[in-house]
Amino acid sequence: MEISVTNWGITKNNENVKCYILKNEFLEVEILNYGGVIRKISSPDKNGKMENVVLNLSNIADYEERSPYFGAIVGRNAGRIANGCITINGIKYSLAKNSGENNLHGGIDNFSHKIWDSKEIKGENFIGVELSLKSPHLEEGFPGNIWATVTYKLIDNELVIEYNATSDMDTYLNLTNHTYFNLSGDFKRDVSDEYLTLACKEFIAVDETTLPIKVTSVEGTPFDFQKSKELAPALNSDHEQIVIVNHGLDHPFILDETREGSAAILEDKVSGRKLEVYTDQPAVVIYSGNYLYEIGKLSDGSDCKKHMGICFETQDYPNVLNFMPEKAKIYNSSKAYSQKTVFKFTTI
Ligand code: G6D
Repeated sequence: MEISVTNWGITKNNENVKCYILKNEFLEVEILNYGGVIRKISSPDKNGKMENVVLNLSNIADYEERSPYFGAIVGRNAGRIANGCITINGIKYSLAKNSGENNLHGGIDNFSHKIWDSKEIKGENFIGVELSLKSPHLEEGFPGNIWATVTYKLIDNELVIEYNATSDMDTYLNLTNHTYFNLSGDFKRDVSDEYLTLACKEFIAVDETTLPIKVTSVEGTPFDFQKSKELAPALNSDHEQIVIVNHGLDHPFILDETREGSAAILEDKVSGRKLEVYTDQPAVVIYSGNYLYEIGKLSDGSDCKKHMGICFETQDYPNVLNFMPEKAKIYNSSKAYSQKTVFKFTTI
């Protein structure tokens, strides 16, 4: 196990961007202190060839100007909040509206675009990076002074992400990581020929603004991934919920509370790579990169294409304060936010 850190660039606000490189016998991972971005995960294919399996860009200017949250920590809230408005203890908070009338991923100046304090961490069986950030009261309209810490730990063939946050007043938090995975290795193919399994009997249908509107059974729909299934038929379906998000997946799925194993599995039969996702969260947004043709060139100079990557945004129920208030959790000085999600890499 070895960890090193390099100066990777300077932001437009003249902040120093550091890149932590974590290596062990299984994986090589790069983490930026900018947005907590997972910039690279190199994993072996069935022949032991190490290739990068996450979409990324070449320099910090690219991340600042055109990244669709590649690898980033998303917060204060993953997903969309209707009408950019939440009410806590009878107080209405108006949030930044950066997706039509809705708040998306915490607003404009959200966690994915900030320089986090960072340091190496090591233990008997891990190396990693600890990132921390202070978000002031009413940042992007959200209540409470927040102290957030995210740790990335490389433990054998697993990248373990732990999120913790405290608040000095009643507030809401819902963090995630927005890495786009592509198991072909070094962007060889889009993900449509990869196979997905989800421990989910229900997904949440969305409206034309991609706001969640209706808990729906996956039975008999392209959203049924209870058994491993190639992505292509779903991505190319004319089902109205596939079409409404620009032909693909961009939906919250409700994870089976009785699941004993992974929340999700992604497999690439050609490379032999397999990704298992484990999480303590009740939901996961699966986003199949339906707009990636808009972002331009990836780090290897190739033009990014639609469906070039797929995200497993593990998180709380979407828009929960407005859409499922009975399931909402409020955080304060006596109730901290926490999440643990694991990305495990093996070969089929
Ligand atoms: C689009 O609707 C999708 C979001 O889910 C995604 O996070 C974003 O692009 C990058 O707005």
